[in-house]
Amino acid sequence: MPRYLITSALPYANGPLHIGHIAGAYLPADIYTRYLKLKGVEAIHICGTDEHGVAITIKADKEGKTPKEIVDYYHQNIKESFDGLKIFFDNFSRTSKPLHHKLSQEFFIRIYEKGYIYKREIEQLYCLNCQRFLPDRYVEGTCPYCGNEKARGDQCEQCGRWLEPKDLINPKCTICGGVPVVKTSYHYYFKLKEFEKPLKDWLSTKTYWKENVLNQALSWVRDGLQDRAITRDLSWGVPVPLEEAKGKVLYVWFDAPIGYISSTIEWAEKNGKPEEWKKYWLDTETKIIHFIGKDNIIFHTLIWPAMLMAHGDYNLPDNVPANEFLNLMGAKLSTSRNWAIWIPDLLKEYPADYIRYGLAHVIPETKDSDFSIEEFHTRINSELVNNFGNFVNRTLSFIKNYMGRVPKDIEGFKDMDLEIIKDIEELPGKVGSYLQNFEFRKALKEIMAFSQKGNQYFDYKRPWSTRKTDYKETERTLYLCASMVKALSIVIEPYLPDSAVRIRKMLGISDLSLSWEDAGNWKFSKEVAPENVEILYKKIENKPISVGPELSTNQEKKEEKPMEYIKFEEFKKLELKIGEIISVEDIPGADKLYKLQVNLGDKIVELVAGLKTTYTKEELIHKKVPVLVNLEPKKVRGITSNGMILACDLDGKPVLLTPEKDVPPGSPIK
Ligand code: B3M
Ligand code: ZN
Repeated sequence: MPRYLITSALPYANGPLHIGHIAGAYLPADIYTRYLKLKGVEAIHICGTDEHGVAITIKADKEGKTPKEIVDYYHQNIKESFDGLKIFFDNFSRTSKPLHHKLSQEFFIRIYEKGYIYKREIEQLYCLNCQRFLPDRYVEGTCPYCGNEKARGDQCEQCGRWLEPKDLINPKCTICGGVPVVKTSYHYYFKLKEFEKPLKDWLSTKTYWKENVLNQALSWVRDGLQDRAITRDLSWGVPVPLEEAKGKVLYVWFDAPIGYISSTIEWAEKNGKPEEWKKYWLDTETKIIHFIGKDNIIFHTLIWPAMLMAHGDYNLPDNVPANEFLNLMGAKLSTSRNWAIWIPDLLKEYPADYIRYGLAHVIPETKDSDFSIEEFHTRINSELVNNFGNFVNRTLSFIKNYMGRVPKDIEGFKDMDLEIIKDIEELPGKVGSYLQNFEFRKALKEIMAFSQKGNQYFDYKRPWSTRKTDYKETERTLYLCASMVKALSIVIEPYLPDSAVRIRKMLGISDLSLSWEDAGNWKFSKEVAPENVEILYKKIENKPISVGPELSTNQEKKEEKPMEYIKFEEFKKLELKIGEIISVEDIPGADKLYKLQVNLGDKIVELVAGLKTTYTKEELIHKKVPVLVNLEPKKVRGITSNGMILACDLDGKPVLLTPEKDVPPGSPIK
């Protein structure tokens, strides 16, 4: 039996986790590792936060914080989400740790000395306005390959290609929107091109990979690989370990995957066995499995393996079971468009196992999948509560109430009993072979079908009535039901670890460390008596799940106020009209206010509006905007304001609303 090192993509410490992250990498990796451990395989799950790169510095700029403050905050935030979801890592590290910096620098030096890194003068994009070079996400433009207009300087999210900022058509600085100029600088390049042939040969042995992953990797190699800059002009990151390269840092995608190794080393040290990591990275008996989302395929199937080949000591990945994307109710998850469900929010509402169950069903294994709130509720209520929980509870309650313990010395199994025995015996093998193959959804369906079968068996055997007529028959039925419950508690463990423990406790199995194969053994070898049988799952109300903006480090989410309703009669009292702004003047001494003349169709009114922080006078002239006309006149800075312009509030700044078609001033708003 080989040994396994399982890794999950190191999440950037620049924001909280959302459901897409969990379904795309961490949950499948956790299920897989838990399964292997139950099988008795030597396996560890390694991860940590990715704390370098412009994903972090941009966030820090945006929030007026230092990169260190950002990564400290989100490392903790992300870790709490994983803990809350019971996603277990044998080690969860950080790439800002000294151990990681040192290892990354050694890695760099090693391949530099082997001649795989060279220095080259290059033309780079520079923003005159911001007075800085624009690496990676500091620049956006059109992808030369697929035409995506929002491609970033290092990668196009649409086609997944690795780009150089200079490849972009119509590049723009993402900070100020300005058009960058070209300036010369120098950088260190990794000779990726030299690995074209070795990568091709290596990939040709990976016939067992997921089709989408293998095909993507192969098609990129076929297109031809180019040497790439692996350093950046930034002050945040792992310093390039060369005297001559002061002020430069390693590109985040160079150091991040090395984080898999440094986190394993840290794990070994923490366990007091500092040499133990070598079994995983140096002994070729170990299989390394990288769980990632599809946007990281290129880095894990080409660049990282090429880096490892260049280095020469470490094992290459055995498999990269990348997932596709999870959508939310039909639309792509997007942080900038506030379209996401954040794990900290979900954890406030539901137990970990509910969330894990809902997400396990939509792991985007072979194609993009969709999470719908309604489907989540239905799944919990009709599958987890009505099927699985119901079978466990009715079995255990029956035994506890009428029998006291699982009956002993049972014989005389017949008809459907025999079918059930066969089902139990086959269960761990069937579920296991799906899991081994990364088919997490099929494995879960198999488990749920088994529990459904348990319910059918219970109904068919009618123990509540045979109890009075044929007690032996009742004993046979409940013996097998108990055996099914035990089997379920084992095979469900990778998916619902809390439930697994609860069920076994309720069943009265004191030895909680059953192995995977025990699920197929339908006989009880010891006396078993259910205790403290409690309802496993409760129905959940069909209430909305908050979908929304990412929490920033600065603001705690506002407590939701109960809705204050108004009557339609009250609403009707508001007189709203479209007005055209026809004159704009400053008000002496007021830096946020303008004095406006607004044409309301039948009259022109004067009003004071706080639009100066967002709009110039020129921008306001001839704008058509909604006006609340019958607001009591009020004196502001000595001027009588006759009405109020309605605008959208974006972080305290007004953004105007304009009619979507041209309408005359004075048009009523109803
Ligand atoms: N932090 C990208 C991401 O979170 C990156 C993964 C690193 S894995 C070595 O999508
Ligand atoms: Zn593209």
